[in-house]
Amino acid sequence: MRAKLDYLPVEQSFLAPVGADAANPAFARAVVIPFGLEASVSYGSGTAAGPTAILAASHQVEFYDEELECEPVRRYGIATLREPAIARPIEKALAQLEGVVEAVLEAGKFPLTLGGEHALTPAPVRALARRHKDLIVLQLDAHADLRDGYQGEPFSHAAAMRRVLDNPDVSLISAGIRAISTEEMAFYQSNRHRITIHWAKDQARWDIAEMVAPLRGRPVYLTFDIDALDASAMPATGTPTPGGLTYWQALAIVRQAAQAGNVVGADLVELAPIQGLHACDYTAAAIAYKVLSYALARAPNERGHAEP
Ligand SMILES: [Mn+2]
Repeated sequence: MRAKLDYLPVEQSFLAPVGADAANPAFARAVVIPFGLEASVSYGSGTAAGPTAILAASHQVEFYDEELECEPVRRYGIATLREPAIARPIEKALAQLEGVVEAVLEAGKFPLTLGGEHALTPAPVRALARRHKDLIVLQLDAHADLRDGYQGEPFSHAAAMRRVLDNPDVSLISAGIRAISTEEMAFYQSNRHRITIHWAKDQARWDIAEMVAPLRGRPVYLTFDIDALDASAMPATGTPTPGGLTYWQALAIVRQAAQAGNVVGADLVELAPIQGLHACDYTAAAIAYKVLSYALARAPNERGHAEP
């Protein structure tokens, strides 16, 4: 089921690069898909408002990226879809999102879904796994999300990666994990050939080059659960968890992953905006822009010049 792509006008789009061609769907290589799924939240709520908050905050983000030494959005372009009315129950919402992602891929563009709950991730992964046999999912998250369902819902956010692994050829690399159940540990132990976890407790000893080595030359789907960040940096999420990543630490993983592998799609999920806490919305918007730029604009090389 392929959807028709309904784009927002430039002034409402991600970053709102008014006066440039950068948000023109004919030019843009990236498509932002707002999808505020909120159906299985188990603790704090509010993810339905995530995409709207990220789009609004993105209008405060500088186009210029001091790390990439350019205005990346002008190189690759970002068009933004209008958020659809989200179907219920979750399985129908997933079919709906899969249709949208399918249409974005069909148009030859890069899909970045803004959640919404982590429960949405199996939809874009299904669409990409059909195209890429050896897809690796890179998950930044506090929670393993490997339960085989939660509170009676097989498609719960707490089961997101378990449902991703229903695709038999997909494997998973997770970083930042610091909340996992006994049931999930057992599943992890019996699926070590498909799952690698880099625990948050070990972060002082992480070697990111080693972490991303299995991605070399492979198609990669990045799923960035905003609660991978430490709860002090990101309280605006359903299940904030201490002991997490810093902003730059998380971005270093994404940057090196994009250099090693070929990032073919991504999502940023679980922002649950808190009134007055603009920093969290802005952090999510800044991360979304970084993810696109690492995936679609080349970093400066050793000589300090950006490659085309
Ligand atoms: Mn998650």
